[in-house]
Amino acid sequence: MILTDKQKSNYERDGFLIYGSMLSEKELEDLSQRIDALASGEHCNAEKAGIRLEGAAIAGELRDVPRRDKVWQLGNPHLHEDIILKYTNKPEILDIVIALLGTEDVKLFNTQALMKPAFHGSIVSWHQDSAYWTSVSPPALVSCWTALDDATEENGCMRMLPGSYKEGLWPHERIYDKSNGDDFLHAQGVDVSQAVPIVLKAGSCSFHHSLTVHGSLENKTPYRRRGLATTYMRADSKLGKQ
Ligand SMILES: O=C(O)CCC(=O)C(=O)O
Repeated sequence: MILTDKQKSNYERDGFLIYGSMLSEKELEDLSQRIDALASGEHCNAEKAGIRLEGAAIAGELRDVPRRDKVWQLGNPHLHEDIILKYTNKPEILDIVIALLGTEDVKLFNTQALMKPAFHGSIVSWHQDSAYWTSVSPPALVSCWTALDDATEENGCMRMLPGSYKEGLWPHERIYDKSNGDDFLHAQGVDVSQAVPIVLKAGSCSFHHSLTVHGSLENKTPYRRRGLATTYMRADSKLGKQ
């Protein structure tokens, strides 16, 4: 599965590409089930997984909500579940990543599952991934974001600013989130009227450049919006303090 010239030129113009179907129903079910097991605590490696809770859960506002639906993010779930690790090596994804990075010599950088639970899934602030990953040079990684549920405008699909990756690293404000004690970054000067919603069916995926400004709104609907992001870099990327 290699990109068409049109898909490649759209990615070069926008810094993202809404690709389409990537998973069979069975693969989607298996992946979703394992991610849920890590979030709910039923997975044998659940206690090792890097879990960040929804701010409202930390503030004690979600007392009657099951653990699974209190989780905001699972960091690097591929380290704890082989089905996720296998997915990061899916040949169809790697072919596209190789085409977008312009080299066959690529490496996995990280993975994350964004759970965006029904009713209280919170926002992901406008940011460039490379603003978080300043230790990686060049700042030109590619993420594949796979929808585990339908991602709609209503339930907080990602939104991207076309062409924003061409402007290098944008200024970001570092904001302390008192609900969970974490810092997050917020890109400055975003014209939200230019944002494109990345609407995806469950089992479909999009690709984005690590300098593309993006974010997502909250989920107040009764429908979950889980996504799995797998991120790749050129194998000759430099890692370390810049
Ligand atoms: O899932 C989301 O809403 C945001 C994910 C994201 O920022 C990313 O994959 O880079």
